[in-house]
Amino acid sequence: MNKTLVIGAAGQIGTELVEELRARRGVDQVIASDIQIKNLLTPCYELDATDPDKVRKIVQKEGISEVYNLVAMLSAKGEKEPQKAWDLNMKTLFIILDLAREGKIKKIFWPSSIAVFGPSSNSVGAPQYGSMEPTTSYGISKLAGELWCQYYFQNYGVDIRSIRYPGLISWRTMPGGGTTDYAIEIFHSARRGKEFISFLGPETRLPMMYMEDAVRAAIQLMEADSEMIKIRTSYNLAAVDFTPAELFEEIRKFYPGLKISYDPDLRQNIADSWPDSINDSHARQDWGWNHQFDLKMMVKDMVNNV
Ligand code: AKB
Repeated sequence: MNKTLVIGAAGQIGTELVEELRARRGVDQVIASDIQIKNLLTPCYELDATDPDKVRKIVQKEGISEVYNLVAMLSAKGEKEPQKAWDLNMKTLFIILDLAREGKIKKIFWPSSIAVFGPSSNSVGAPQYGSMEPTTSYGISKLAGELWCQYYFQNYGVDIRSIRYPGLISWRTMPGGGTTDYAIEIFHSARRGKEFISFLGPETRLPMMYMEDAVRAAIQLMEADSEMIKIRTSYNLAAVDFTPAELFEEIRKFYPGLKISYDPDLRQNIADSWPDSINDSHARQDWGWNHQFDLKMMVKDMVNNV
């Protein structure tokens, strides 16, 4: 009765998280679920995470004690359908929070994002506590979600743990609908020998992280003793920050013929509203977070695997 359920397991984080959790705990202990199961390995379920009865049934049938709830509509896609992004992001969070409130599950991981910051936040080293006025539907849903997480912890004792992820770089699964996606697409252009057209301008600096670090952080936070978790909204988490021009120069060391041009679109406004870098000293102090991948290591690993 101590299994883990990953909801959104076919997505960018879920794919690698399920693999790592299964390697640590055993395949049968980690149940994968997503709206479509074609890319999932068993044990897995097709699950519409907005349907409370279906989520509840799996939790009960499988004896789930902890849930990683990764379902979200990201920033750029969310701006095309803001109400839908809000509905999806909040509904799927409340279903899990309420199951925990009823004592059906013991622990929840729910990712937040640097999208909770906005133009009034500090651009360099945005602090854990400070001005947060997100401008996207995604960011608003993440900030509201963080506060609901804290509310459920304070009022109902729900053990919820969360990280404000920067842009995540990975090669196994493509992201979908994010503002930081350019930093993955450029590797695929390089491999195909195609000029890369960046939808963000050359000097747009954003906080980023390699997926191996992101997965390790989630598991480390979930395994930390409860007393170590001092923040029940969501922890700032940082690794590297770079601009499209800097990433291009690093990739060009492996693909000298790679060409880039810049054609910023609406995603530029979103990126401009986010900080260049964030301060994650609370995560480092409270539960010992330390990133391993810098820009050079990340680019080398991506080039070897894409
Ligand atoms: C996005 O670009 O929307 C995401 C994020 C930073 O949360 N990658």
